[in-house]
Amino acid sequence: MEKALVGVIMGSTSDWETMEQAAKTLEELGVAFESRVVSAHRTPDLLFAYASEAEKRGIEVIIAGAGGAAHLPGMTAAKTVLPVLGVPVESKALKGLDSLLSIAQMPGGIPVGTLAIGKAGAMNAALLAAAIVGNKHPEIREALRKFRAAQTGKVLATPNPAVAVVGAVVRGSSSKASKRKKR
Ligand code: RP5
Repeated sequence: MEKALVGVIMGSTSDWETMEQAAKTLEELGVAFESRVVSAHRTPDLLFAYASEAEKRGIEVIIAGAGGAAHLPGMTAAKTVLPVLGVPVESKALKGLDSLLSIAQMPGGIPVGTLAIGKAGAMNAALLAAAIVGNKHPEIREALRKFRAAQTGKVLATPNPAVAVVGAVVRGSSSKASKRKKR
């Protein structure tokens, strides 16, 4: 098995629905990664061990997702000099604002690169991780270039939003509009 370059960790299995987006994106780019549940609060010793051993195991970037009192990214960053990218998972109580602030508001000296709340943040964490490891691994830099080109191509291929939206929605809204016109 290929050695993981990116470590994807999260505070709970309940974070997987969000963090899966990071895993899928890394897979698509052909970046070797591992995923683990490592909780800052429920398994603090495991967190210390993971963060302090990651570099010598060959991990180059850590993506850490957590929700609520989201201490995992910050505490991971405190125990390694590897780049740590934090993904604020959307919490039920505060819609992820708590997660975002817990991850972003680090004291000077221990940085965490904080992404957007939720799945977009998880996907972007993977893309950013690929950009970082791409400095050293040219095949990953090229995969990222292709990903961007394909994404641009998809947008340019459907310039008319009415054609891009699935039938029912378009028909529903246009029939309402025509009713309004008749009145
Ligand atoms: C955090 O608490 C986790 O990252 C998760 O987002 C949140 C809730 O965890 P569970 O109670 O669902 O395990 O530590």
